[in-house]
Amino acid sequence: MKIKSAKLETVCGITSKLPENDKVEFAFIGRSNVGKSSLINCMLNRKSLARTSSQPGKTQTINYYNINNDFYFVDLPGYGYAKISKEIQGKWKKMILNYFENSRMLRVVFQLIDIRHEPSEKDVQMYKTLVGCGFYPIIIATKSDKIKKAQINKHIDAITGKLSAVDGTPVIPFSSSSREGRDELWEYICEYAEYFSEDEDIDEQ
Ligand SMILES: Nc1nc2c(ncn2[C@@H]2O[C@H](COP(=O)(O)OP(=O)(O)O)[C@@H](O)[C@H]2O)c(=O)[nH]1
Ligand SMILES: [Mg+2]
Repeated sequence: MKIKSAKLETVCGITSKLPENDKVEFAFIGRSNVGKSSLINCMLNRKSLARTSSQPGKTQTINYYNINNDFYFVDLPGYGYAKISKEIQGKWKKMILNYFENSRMLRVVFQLIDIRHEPSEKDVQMYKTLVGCGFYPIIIATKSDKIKKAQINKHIDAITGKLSAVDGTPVIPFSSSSREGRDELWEYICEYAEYFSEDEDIDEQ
């Protein structure tokens, strides 16, 4: 995948209306600190397009990155950061749910789970919410450089087991440090981008 352009085009806060995009959207969701911003930067070969932070809970907006004018990466607020008040967490949850239910162009959701840990209850809830909204999330098992190669399959089984993932759900081990999984993830995205863009062209005729 040649990245000709990548820019942050729209930032949506709690009260903003969702943009009326006409290109397909790929969303990334996961608990805060799971490595979402690092993954977006790694995918786009950029150091700091998406802001990374060792302080969790920073991304509080829905950020739309326009890629090559072909499709969008949508970075969603990280969930499950305990230091943020229940009230604010509730508002984010509503904002995310509104996005899943009402975005006309969202086609695929990638849910990020830290490969080292069993998914939390919040991860399981989020997975169920996504399935309830009609998505079949693709799982990205992040920070794969943190475990030994020989342990990867065992950790993937633990993740799919705990999530009760739909049979055949892809799980992609990924590392922003070693770039493991980057090519595989691009393959999925390119395939879906092509598939769903054709779909749109038919709609327009
Ligand atoms: N070892 C390792 N650390 C990572 C990786 N991805 C992210 N991190 C670190 O995890 C922390 C959180 O990353 P960030 O991308 O900001 O997470 P976000 O909150 O999900 O957007 C930062 O300190 C990153 O340097 C990875 O693939 N491997
Ligand atoms: Mg982030």
